Amino acid sequence: MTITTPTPPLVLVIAASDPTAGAGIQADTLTLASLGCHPLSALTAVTVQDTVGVRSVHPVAADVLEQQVRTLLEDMQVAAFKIGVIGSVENVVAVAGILADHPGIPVVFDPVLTSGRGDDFSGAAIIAAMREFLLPRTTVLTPNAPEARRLAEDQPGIELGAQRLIAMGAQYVLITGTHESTPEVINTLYRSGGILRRDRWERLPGSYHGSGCTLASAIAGYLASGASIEDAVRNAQDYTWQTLAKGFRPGRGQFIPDRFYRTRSAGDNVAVDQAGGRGDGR
Ligand code: PXL
Repeated sequence: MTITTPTPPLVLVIAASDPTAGAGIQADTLTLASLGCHPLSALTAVTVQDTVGVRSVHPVAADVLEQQVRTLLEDMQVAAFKIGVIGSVENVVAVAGILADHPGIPVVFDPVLTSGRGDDFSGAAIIAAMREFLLPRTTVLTPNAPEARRLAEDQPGIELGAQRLIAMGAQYVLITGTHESTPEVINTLYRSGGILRRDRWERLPGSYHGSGCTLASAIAGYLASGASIEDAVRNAQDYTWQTLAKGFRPGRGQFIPDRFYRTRSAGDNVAVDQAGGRGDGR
């Protein structure tokens, strides 16, 4: 008799490459692997970037994206989808068509409109396509506050904006407060008609690349492992905060989260770089 090791929960990431592995599909893969999931991935776009900024974005052709995803889904049973940068209107439509063929699988959608450093990822046409085609199939939407306002058709009030995104079809909306000027970071999870939970986090100094990708993929990972929405959101925030607190600065730009902080030994802390620590990472 052959003994087979059980398959870890499979999470399919549909996102763009960030060669620094600070953000993008690489960040999602690291996060999911560190949480005990097996990350599958379909590439939406190639970016050229370092830890300082994005130089260019090159979307993958929609039919190539579609073939990547459908080929995986014909072979394996995925427990959750995580969607990041999509790259083109055609890619949004292709992904939405596939999701429609696989109802019942939770979708965590991080609607990345710009990078943390302000580089543009999604023009007006992509945003309109996200609203029309992807929000109706989104289980948990994870915008930061500026993204939430823009996606909600420039609704300045965050609570009204969240309800508008829910009216557009997202089941839950987690709005992160990293870009707000509050002393603590306040993240709020909305459902239809109100707030499901609100969490406050000590604001860490410095500027991080890939915190949103880490949070969204961690939510997908916890959901894939059987957690409720509330627990997945709570655990994912806690995990993400720890990865940021242990973040490191591999180049001349931003800090990146350490998704494998739990596997480093205590004396092996890389959080403070040679040049004198965090705070100048923008
Ligand atoms: O952090 C959002 C993000 C997502 N995906 C890719 C990125 C970035 C930010 O730069 O490059 C590929």
